[in-house]
Amino acid sequence: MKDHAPRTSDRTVRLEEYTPFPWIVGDVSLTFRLHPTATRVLSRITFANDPAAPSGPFFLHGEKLNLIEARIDGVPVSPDITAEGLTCDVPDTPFVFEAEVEIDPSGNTALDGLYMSGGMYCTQCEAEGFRKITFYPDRPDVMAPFNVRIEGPEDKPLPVMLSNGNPGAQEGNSAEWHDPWPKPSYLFALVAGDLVAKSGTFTTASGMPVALNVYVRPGDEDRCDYALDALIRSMRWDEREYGREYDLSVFSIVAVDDFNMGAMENKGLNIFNSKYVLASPDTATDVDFEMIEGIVAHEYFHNWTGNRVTCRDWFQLCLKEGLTVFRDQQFSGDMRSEPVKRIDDVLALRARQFREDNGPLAHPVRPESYIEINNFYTATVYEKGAEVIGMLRRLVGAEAYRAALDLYFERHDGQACTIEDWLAVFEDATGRDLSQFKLWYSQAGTPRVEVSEDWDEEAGRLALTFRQHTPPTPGQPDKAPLVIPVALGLLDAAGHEIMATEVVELTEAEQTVEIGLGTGGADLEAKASRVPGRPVPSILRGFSAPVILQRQTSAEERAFLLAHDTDPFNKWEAGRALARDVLVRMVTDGAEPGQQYLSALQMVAKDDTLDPAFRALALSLPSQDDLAQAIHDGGATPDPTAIWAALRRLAEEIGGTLEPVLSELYDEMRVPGPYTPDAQSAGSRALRGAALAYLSRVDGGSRAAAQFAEAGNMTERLGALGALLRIGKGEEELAAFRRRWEGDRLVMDKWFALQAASASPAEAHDVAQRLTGDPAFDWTNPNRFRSVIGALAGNPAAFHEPEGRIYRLVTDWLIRLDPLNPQTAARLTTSFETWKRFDADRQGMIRENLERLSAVEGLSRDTSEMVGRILA
Ligand code: 0A1
Ligand code: ZN
Repeated sequence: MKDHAPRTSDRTVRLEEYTPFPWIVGDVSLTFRLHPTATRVLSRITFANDPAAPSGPFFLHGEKLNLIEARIDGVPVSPDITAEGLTCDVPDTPFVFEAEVEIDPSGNTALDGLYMSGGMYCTQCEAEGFRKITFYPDRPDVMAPFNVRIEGPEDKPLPVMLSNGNPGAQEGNSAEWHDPWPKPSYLFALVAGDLVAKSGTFTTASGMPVALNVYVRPGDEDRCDYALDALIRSMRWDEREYGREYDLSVFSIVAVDDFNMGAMENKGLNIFNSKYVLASPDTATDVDFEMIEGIVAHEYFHNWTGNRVTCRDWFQLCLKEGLTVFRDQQFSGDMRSEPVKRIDDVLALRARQFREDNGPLAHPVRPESYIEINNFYTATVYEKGAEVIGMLRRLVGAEAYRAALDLYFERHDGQACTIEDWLAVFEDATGRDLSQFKLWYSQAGTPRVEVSEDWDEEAGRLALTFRQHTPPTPGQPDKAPLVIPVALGLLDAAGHEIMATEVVELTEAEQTVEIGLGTGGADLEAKASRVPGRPVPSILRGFSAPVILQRQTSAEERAFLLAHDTDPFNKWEAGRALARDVLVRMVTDGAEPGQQYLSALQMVAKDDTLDPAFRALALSLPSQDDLAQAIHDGGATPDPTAIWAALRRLAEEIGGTLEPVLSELYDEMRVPGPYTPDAQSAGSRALRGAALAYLSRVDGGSRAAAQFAEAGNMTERLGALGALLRIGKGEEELAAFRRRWEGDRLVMDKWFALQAASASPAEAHDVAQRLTGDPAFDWTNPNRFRSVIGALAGNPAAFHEPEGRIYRLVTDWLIRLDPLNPQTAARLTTSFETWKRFDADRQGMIRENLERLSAVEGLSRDTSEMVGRILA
């Protein structure tokens, strides 16, 4: 067999090899003389030996820098320079290092370091971009205050020039910024360009005024209100829930069109992908508004969890990301419906993280080695990292959690920390031993928890036996039992709750929990007054742990829980499992949907005691990818085309059978008056949209066409267009949409993505050809690339079309993108991560394409690492 080990494996970085930087950086002064192709960066950095650190050579990171001059204590020096940085002899006593380098922002297509986007200068330094700006110990454990001076190009003054911290002298064509808070270089930011601000103010709980700005390109001013409002709500929330106040006189958000990720938490100067800032009712959907709220909060919350307390090294990334995701999820749950938010988060976790954990890219929440750190900004680090914190909070309780966090901030403010520091705070605040819990950080893979029940009618006792095991993952063949908090409740045969939620802690490979019905002597007690008969347990309420629960349950019991469970998550989960079982049987045995599922669905749809947003979720079907995973777990080979067809068939059946109820809902859920993005209106629109999608399967698209023509907001317009495309209609509407929104980048991304995401297996090739050949397919823009190539690869029906043409097309585009933008190319290779699930033909075609990608001359370290791991 061919060796697919990544070619650059000599650069593997290992957690166990951590050593501190031998010097302390006192402070940093930077001057930027901006020029599109020849920006000069002058640095002045003070260094003093760190007596606590082992000594070592003086090495500063630096990549693609043209060194003009370097000086130590004012005396010119000639350092040794490699592709990675410089070394030079330095005095034993404190010294000043100065350098002048030249860089080319407009040639920086990787969007890492200082680059240009639509004429504007901006930076992205996480994780290792600062070394492309100047020579520096570019590692998160080196923290220092920064002074920055920005000088605009002489021929073209720039109205706005920003950096981190508080503003200093701003005169003529220059601006100075001073950031007093010691920070690592990955939090450095600079923005300069023709920008306008939507401004506001915030007064902290201690009375400090803060100027807030959302900077955008002229013309976009009227799309910033929601982001600004979300920022203010986030600031208030962090004060109330975590006691965290803001710490500078200015806080700015800048929207940038060319950005590899969602957003970045640079100190006092967050930089966002414009997709997560700009929103108006006419151009953004409810989901966009919700994302903006969550991401604005996420970046703001990093000010404490990430910036004031940062990571010692990149292996500790989950220290800031898991915690900040957990915090933004709490915030969104508070702003909106908590149960609906939880279901959404679990859907995302299963779609991205479980998928990752079950394939060749599985890695622990705290990885132990990497080749390219940018490849580890993953669902496991972020979303599973957040789940681990949620479990911890559940185990210690809300009050102890808050006490532990208070201690964390008090003890570690201004420090670069580790997961050990984090857990020690919980141990010290609660007296708990977390050594077994810590395995969640080092053991990859999604645990399976199998539950069996034994009901003793005579004794009135229910015994639940839990068996946990975690399948092997790359490099980890054997797994140990984890601490798994399982929230459970009990209903009697009439559907009354007889035991409210209790948390049991699994710690062993096998464990039995006894629930007595008023008999005493059991682990847990349920109410004795109940309708006789076997009670029904509701297990893993609120999705209390990121595990796969395996339980032999009848369709009747699922329908019972869907009807009666008092835990909204498990109520939804029961319906979802019912749908999944129906679909799996349709795909594997050619079964018919069956009345039971349809009646259960109808009952939920009609139940107006339930939140419309919840009902919309209950009406949604499992994704193609979920079903492929479920079929694979059941020991069969998933056929993506058959899955797609079964989903279509079930949707038609639902549309037909539930037509009267859906049609009523469609009318009833119309939201009158002008559009507002609040959760309640969005929930009604979501339910109405779900009804429309099903109805369109049986009404020939008449309602969708009418809705498209009348829609007064993007949510309804795009919902209608999607419904039409999925039934093979909507050609005229697509053209009209394009005519109306041609000049709007973000809206045109939706136009591309919707077509790519809804293409059927038969259409996929033509759609892909048409979209990639479209003159508006500006593939160098990451959002546009993702909206076409990412959406095609994320549409399993299209991606896996039987002839393998989309595998080839996606690979061709990755090969094209890689030399320009390795980060985004590498990220998209994850489209192939599930390849081992499929039939031999598809596996063969995928392998061929991955090998072709892997063999590309000069392939980036990013993509090479990913392909190597996927093929391994
Ligand atoms: N820290 C940011 C995400 C981010 C990570 C890496 C980036 O470039 C490689 C950019 C942004 C966050 O969590 O929001
Ligand atoms: Zn983050």
